[in-house]
Amino acid sequence: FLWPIGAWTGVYERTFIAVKPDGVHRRLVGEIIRRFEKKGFHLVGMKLVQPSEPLLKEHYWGLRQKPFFSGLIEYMRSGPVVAMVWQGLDVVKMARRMLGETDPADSLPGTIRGDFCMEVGRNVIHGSDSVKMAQREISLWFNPDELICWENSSQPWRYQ
Ligand code: IDP
Repeated sequence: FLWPIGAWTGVYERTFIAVKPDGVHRRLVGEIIRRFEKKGFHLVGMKLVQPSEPLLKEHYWGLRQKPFFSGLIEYMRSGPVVAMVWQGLDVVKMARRMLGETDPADSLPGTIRGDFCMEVGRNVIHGSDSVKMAQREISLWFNPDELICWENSSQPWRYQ
């Protein structure tokens, strides 16, 4: 079943979240999933991947001119990444709030980066920064058949 792009709105909005290699090595995967589950978001895709260099260069295409680009690609290639797709109302914006700022030093306690890391080059998690980027990143990291459309019986208890 191919989810039409136009249907990714409202409670069906989706975002791409990745626990970066430092997050995996530091055993933060369960804690991060727990936060998204407890918030009420709906998991539609998840896999452990060793991302290739071409995939990462495509993913971070917008940062290719930055001085930290090659270090960023090396860091992301170094260990497994947990790639996920989460669905829910305003999930792109809400996930960015849950992550905190790009630099953990600017991230408030209570956010993932505020609670679990210290440096911008080791900030444990990625989250799409717009609905458009989410669509691009999800199609880059996942095949359509890896995204599962399933009914969640708690929906009436999460949405009015
Ligand atoms: P975001 O991940 O919060 O969307 P971006 O500006 O898109 O932030 O940067 C992507 C990733 O690049 C960051 O999450 C971080 O891992 C890395 N990065 C950003 N700025 C720096 C830097 O100044 N030094 C090292 N790595 C950086």
